[in-house]
Amino acid sequence: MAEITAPQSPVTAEQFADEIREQLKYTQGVTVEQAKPADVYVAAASAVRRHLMDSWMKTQADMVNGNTKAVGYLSAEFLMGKQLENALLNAGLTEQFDKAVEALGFNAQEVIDAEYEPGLGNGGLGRLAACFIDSLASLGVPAFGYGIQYKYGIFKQEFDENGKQIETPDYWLANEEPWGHIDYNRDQKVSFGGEVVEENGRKVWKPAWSVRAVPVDYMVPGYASGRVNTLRLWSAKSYDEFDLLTFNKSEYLDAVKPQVEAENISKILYPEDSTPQGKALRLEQQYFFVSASIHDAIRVFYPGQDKPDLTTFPDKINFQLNDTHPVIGIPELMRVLMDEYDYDWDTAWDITRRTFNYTCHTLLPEALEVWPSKLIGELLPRHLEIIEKINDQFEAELKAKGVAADTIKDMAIYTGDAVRMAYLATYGGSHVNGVAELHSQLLKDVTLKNFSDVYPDKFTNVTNGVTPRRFIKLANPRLSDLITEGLGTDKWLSDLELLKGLVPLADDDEFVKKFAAVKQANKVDFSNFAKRKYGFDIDPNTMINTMVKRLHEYKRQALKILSVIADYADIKSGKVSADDIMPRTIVFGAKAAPGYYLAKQTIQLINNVARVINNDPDVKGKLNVYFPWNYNIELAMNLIPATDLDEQISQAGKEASGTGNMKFALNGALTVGTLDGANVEIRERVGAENFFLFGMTEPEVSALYAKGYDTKGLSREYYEKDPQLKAAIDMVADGTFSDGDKDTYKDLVNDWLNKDYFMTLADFRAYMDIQAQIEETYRDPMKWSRMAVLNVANSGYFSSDRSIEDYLERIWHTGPLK
Ligand code: CR6
Repeated sequence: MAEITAPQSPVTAEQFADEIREQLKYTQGVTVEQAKPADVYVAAASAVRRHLMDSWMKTQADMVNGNTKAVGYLSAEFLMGKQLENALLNAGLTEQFDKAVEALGFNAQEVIDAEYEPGLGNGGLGRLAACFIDSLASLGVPAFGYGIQYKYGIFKQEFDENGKQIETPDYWLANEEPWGHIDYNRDQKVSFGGEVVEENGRKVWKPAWSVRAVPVDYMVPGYASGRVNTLRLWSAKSYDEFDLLTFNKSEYLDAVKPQVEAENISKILYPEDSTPQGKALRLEQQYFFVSASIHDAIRVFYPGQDKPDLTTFPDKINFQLNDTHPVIGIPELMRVLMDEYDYDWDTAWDITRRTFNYTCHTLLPEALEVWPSKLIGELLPRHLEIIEKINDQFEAELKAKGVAADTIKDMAIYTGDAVRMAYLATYGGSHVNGVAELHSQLLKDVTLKNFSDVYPDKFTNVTNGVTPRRFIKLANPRLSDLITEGLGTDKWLSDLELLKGLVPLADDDEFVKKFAAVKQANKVDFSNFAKRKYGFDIDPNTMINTMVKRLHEYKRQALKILSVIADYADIKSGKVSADDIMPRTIVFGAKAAPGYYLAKQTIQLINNVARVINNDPDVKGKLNVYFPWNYNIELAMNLIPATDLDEQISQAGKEASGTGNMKFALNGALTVGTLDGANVEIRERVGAENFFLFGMTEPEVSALYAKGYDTKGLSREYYEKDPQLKAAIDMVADGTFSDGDKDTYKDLVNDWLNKDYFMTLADFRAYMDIQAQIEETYRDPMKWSRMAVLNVANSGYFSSDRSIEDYLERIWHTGPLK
C-alpha cells in the first residue's frame, strides 16, 4: 500500500451530506427534492468554504502578526478555472463529496459540471498567475493575488456555418457565484482626471471623478499546507448610483450614466494577447486595481494606524508586477507615500524600489506597453509629473555611470510623447525576470539590453511552472493513481521532483503497459466527452495529436494545418496510399483576438479543412481534424491527459515560455517542438531522444531576417522549390476549402508568399520530416510509451511549486509562515 499524505477532513460523508442539506435549506431555501444539480453545487461550495474558513482566518492573522514578508501578486488576469473540485481536494473532502452527493440522489459529475468556468484571463499569463497563487498557498507563503473581477471574462467563442469565429459575451456572473465574498466594508476610493495645483508649496492633486473599488475575496486553499490565502479581485461601483433630479425629468438613461461609466471600468477583460491596446479604459483598469491594492495592503499591514511607519512596507509585502499591466503602481506608490503620508522623494523612492519587482512575459516588442503621455496626463496628471521626475533622476543616474548620451536617449522612460512601462518597471523595481532561460537570456541580450548592461544584477530568470494538483491530480486521476502506485507514495503532489523515481520503471514492461492503458482509457474518456459536448466522433484508437493555445501567427497554427493539407493532397493525388498513413486525429483549440484578421482567417481555414477532410471517404479513419470551440480550462483538463503528441512549434525566439508544453509532458504526451521558450528546458530534462525537435534555432531565424526573409519576399522561394508545400498552398488558394471560392483565403496566402514574418514556409520541410519520424516511432507502441514515461518522470522541475521557490530565493527573499 502506498503512503498517503493527501489532506483528510475529519467529517464523514454523512456529515457532509447534512452540511449540504443545511445549506440548501437555510441559505438557499430549497429542499433536497426541489434541488437541481446547480443548487447542490452552490450548497457544496458553501459547505466546503466553511471547512476552509478557520484556516483562512488563521492565515490572515498569522500574516499580519507574524514577521514573514508577504507577496502581493499584481495581475490583470487570473485564469482560475472551476473551483469546486480543487477546493474539495485541498479540504480533503473529495470522497465525502462524491458519497454525500450520491446519497442526496445526485450524480457527482453533474454537480461539478454545474459550475460555470470563470474566464478572467486570456491564456498563459493568466493561468500562470492562478498556478502561482495555488503554489504560494501550498508552500504556506503568505500572499495576496490582486486583480480585477471583470463582469465579462474572455469572450465565448463559437463558429458560424462558414467556420468563422464569432465572439459572444461571457457573462459568467449570470448565476449565483458562491466563491467570491463581496466585502463592501473594505472598499477603496480610486480617483481620476482633474489637475494638480500648488498649495502651500506642495503639489495637490484635485481629481475630477472617483469610483468605488469593492473587493471580492476568493479563498486560495493550499494543498496539504493548512494555509488558505486570498485572491482579492476589485469590482468598480459608482458613488452616484443615480441622479434623481434627471430621473424625475424622465431622462432615465441619463440618470444612470455616472453609474454606467464608473462600472465600465471592471466590465470587460481586454481580449488581447501580445498585441497593444491603446485604450484609455485599459489604463483606467490598470490604475483602478493597482491603486486599490496598494491602499489595501497598507490597511492590512498597519491596521488602525493613521501615521504608519511605511519605511517598513517592503518588509511587509513585495509586489510582483505581472507583465507591464500593473506598472502604474510604481508612480502610484510614490504618490501615496509623498502626498498622502508626507514622505520626501528619496525616502519614497527607496521604499518603492524595494517594494516592486517585474516579470516580463514577452519578446514581441509590440507587447511591451507604451502609453501616450497625453493620456496619462489627462487621466492621472499627478502620476505623469512623478514619472517625469523619475525619468530625470534616471537620466542623471545613467550620466553619472558614464552611459553615452544616445544610449540614455534610447533608454528613456518618458520620451515626451510616451511612457514606456517596461522601462519604468525595470528601473523602478529591484529585479526583472524572464519566464524561461532562453527568454531571460534574450531579454538581457536584446529586448532590455541597455538596462542589463547598466544594471546586470537586476536581471534573473524564473522558469514557469504549472500546478500538479489541477493539471495532474484533478485532470488525470488514473495517471495520478499509477504514479502513486509506482512511487509507493503520493508525496509527489507536493514535491514533484519525486517523479524522478519513475525513471527505472520505463524499463519495466508491466509498468509501461499500465501506463499505456491509462493513456488509452483517457482517450476513450475524451472521445466520450467530445461526443457529449461537441457532437464529435473521435476515434480513440488513432493517435491524438493536439495543438491548443491562443491563435497567433508566431505560434504557427498555420504550419500545422499546412502539413495536414500536404498529407491530404498526397493522398488525393495518389502519391501516397491512405492505407500507408498512420491514423491520426488532430485536435485544435484556440481563440483569436477579435481584431486579429490573419488569426481569424487561420481559424476559418482550420474549420474548413476539418469539414472537407472529415467528410472525404478517401481518408476516412486515417486523417481527421477537430476544432472544439471555446478552448478553456475544462477542455484542457479533458484533452491534455488524452493527448499522444503535443505541438509546440512557435518560431524560435518568439514564445517566452509556454506552459501548455509542461502540462502535456507531465501527462505523458510527447512533444514536437522548436528550440523555443521552455521547450529548450523540457528537452534538456526529458532527454533529446525523447523529444521531437525540428526547425530553425533563434540565431538561424535572426540570420534569415538579416537576409531579408520578410522584406524581400524570400518565402516564395521555399514555395517554388518544395512541391509538397506548393501543393498544400495551392490547395488553399484554389478553393478546395472554400467551396471553390478563390478569394476566401487570399490574404493568408498572400502573406505566406510575400512576407511570412514568422517563417512558416522556411520551417515547413523540417516539420514534414520530423512528422515522418514521429509516425515511425508511434508504430512501436512500447517504445512510444517508454518515451512518454520518461517525459513524466523527468518533468517534475516544471511544477509551479519549484517556480515559486525560485522566486522566493532569487527575488522575494521570504518563505513560509512560521
Ligand atoms: N501569451 C507568453 O507568450 C508565457 C506566458 C506566461 C505569455 C507565454 O509564452 O508562457 O505569458 N505572454 O509567462 C504574455 O501574455 C504577454 C502569454 O501568455
